[in-house]
Amino acid sequence: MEQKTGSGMTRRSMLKYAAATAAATRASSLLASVLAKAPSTKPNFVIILCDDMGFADLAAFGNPVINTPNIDRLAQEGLKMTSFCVAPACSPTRGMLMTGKYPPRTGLINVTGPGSPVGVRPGDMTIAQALKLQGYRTAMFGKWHIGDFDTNPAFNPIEHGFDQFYGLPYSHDYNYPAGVPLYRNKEKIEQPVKYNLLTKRYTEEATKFIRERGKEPFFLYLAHNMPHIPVGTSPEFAGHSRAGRYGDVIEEIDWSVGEVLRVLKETGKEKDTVVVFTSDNGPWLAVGEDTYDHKERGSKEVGDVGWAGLLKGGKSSTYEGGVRVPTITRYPGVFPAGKTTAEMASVLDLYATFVSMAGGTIPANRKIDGVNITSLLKGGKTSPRQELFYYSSDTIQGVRQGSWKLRIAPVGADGVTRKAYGATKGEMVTELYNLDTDPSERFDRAAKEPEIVAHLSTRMKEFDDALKATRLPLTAYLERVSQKD
Ligand SMILES: [Ca+2]
Repeated sequence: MEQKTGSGMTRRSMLKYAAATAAATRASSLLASVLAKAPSTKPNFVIILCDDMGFADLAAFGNPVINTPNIDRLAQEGLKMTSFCVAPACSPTRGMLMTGKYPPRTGLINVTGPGSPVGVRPGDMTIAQALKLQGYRTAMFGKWHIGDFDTNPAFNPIEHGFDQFYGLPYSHDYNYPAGVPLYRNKEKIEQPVKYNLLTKRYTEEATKFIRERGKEPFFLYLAHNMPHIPVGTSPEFAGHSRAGRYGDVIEEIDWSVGEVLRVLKETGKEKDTVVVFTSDNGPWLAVGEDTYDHKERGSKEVGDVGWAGLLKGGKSSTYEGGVRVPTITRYPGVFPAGKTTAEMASVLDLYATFVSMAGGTIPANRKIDGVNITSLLKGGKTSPRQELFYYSSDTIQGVRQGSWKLRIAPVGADGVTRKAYGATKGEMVTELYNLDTDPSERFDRAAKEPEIVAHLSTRMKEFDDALKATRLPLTAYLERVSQKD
């Protein structure tokens, strides 16, 4: 028989009540601690995107010569990500960042040079537009490269969610001999651009923008042209590094990162700001091996390119060296400091992650490929992303699920690949790697693991077929753009 207590409750129900009260107290104290740690306002977002920076170009990622004390400090104060992936080329990665979609879904499959009819579509809401809906002030300083707005003003970043813009329509090695135009908002202000000054100028624009901000949240997209060839620095950084001109460029970028961090701190915004530092693809190894026709200098010379470290391949290759880039995220008090994660993430994921952190949601009827990785950035052991597809232009070349990566691609996408295999260029090769035990992709396990190969190749085809069945046909898209509707 239940023993009644003074309050009329049975002993069992009292114990239950006590347990529930304790749980509620724990929950409310947990809630209180979460609220205490949560910033009082929507966080600011700063994305620093480098161009062609390799996985091992920074001291924090193992470079033995180049000094990057500011970026190293960012890593000490933030989360270093060693399995953060992008596309193997400039424009596809920038399209993925801006839209959260794989390149074939947006048509941003190849680089967009002068006069290219392809650019970001009006129907693709950019991350800047999505954040503006959450009340953000937005600015971009740097290389756009998802539509030549010098030819077609509809591609200008101002038309795609940015309140302010200062930068170039594409890489600074295009458009010889007229040279590459520099724009402020929708106005051309210099041609040819003095590309050696770009790192410094972008930094000045970025720090000015931060200083001018009040209480409203902001999104700053700082997209350096460097260290893409031809490399150049402001005079103060010439001869700065033991690693030659390329080292000088990386060390000036490090200075730039230091300036941005310093101004965030001085303006009291450090704790309210998420900083992401990354690159758009791996090092352009093929240019380093061959001579680069440097029209502006009137010479042919060996290209100045970086390192992919222990990763195989470089830019234009779907080996990890082409698509895995040095990435650091920092959000003081929210993301863990001084930690490293080898869990998989993609540049695709920043869209959903930032919109979520800003308090927004992605409408269910808007198909994006990115996932919200906030839990990983906050120190979670497992990434919400457990599957990633590798596209080269419009062609699927691989899939990764957890540790396993299947790659089915023609030999010879770059010189490194061809030499490594001694095979005929164009020959299709199927390879399977365990990226946890073999990050350098040295030991092809395809012959030993036929079931994994079968599973992943089926998944790869299934995903690609579904994507291409639902996308806007590329030809229709080109017609629409040419009509400027
Ligand atoms: Ca690039």
